[in-house]
Amino acid sequence: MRKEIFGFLVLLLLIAGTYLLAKGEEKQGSDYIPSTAGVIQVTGLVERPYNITYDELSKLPSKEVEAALYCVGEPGKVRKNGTWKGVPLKTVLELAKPTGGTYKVALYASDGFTTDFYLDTVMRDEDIIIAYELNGELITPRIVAPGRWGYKWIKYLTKIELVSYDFKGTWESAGYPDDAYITDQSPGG
Ligand SMILES: Nc1nc2c(c(=O)[nH]1)N[C@H]1C(S)=C(S)[C@@H](COP(=O)(O)O)O[C@H]1N2
Ligand SMILES: [Mo]
Repeated sequence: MRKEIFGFLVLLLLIAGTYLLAKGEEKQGSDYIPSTAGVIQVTGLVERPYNITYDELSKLPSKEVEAALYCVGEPGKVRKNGTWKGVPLKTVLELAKPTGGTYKVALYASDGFTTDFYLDTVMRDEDIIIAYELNGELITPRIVAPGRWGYKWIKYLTKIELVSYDFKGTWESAGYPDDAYITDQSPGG
């Protein structure tokens, strides 16, 4: 008798577990990669350096922006498009209480990729967000920078650093424009 009840409970747990797993995965888009770091370090010229998990990020005040992602390598082709939901990069910086003297915001990813923004750009443009949803599906948090080339849209973010010098990211240091504004043509093209 006891054995049967035990067996029944195990079965119940298995069914419930499978159901919950399936339900959890339902909302995750193909851009959701659970294995990436999961923590963003906010550091540099700040009073209060802190770490924020991807989970905590989704609890901060959010906004939605419409934007299309274009790569400079293939300027005519929309790579990703739609409604991105996330937290303004400005909000994430302000929580760290910048001390002043910051010129640029350096962004680092777990694959070694980097990019950068001028601090005044980030403070002025609240449509630059760390997005965690695209068209209602969870994605691994990434920068969305409307109107700018894809090399600003850093994925797998692990560190945000406020710096006083002219930090240049992977593409920027290779000579691509720092503002990365999308014009009719690709830079130099
Ligand atoms: N971590 C990381 N982020 C990155 C890149 C990268 O190589 N590593 N490439 C950038 C470039 S050049 C482009 S065009 C877009 C492409 O985004 P997608 O892979 O979602 O299409 O990601 C950007 N973010
Ligand atoms: Mo790109």
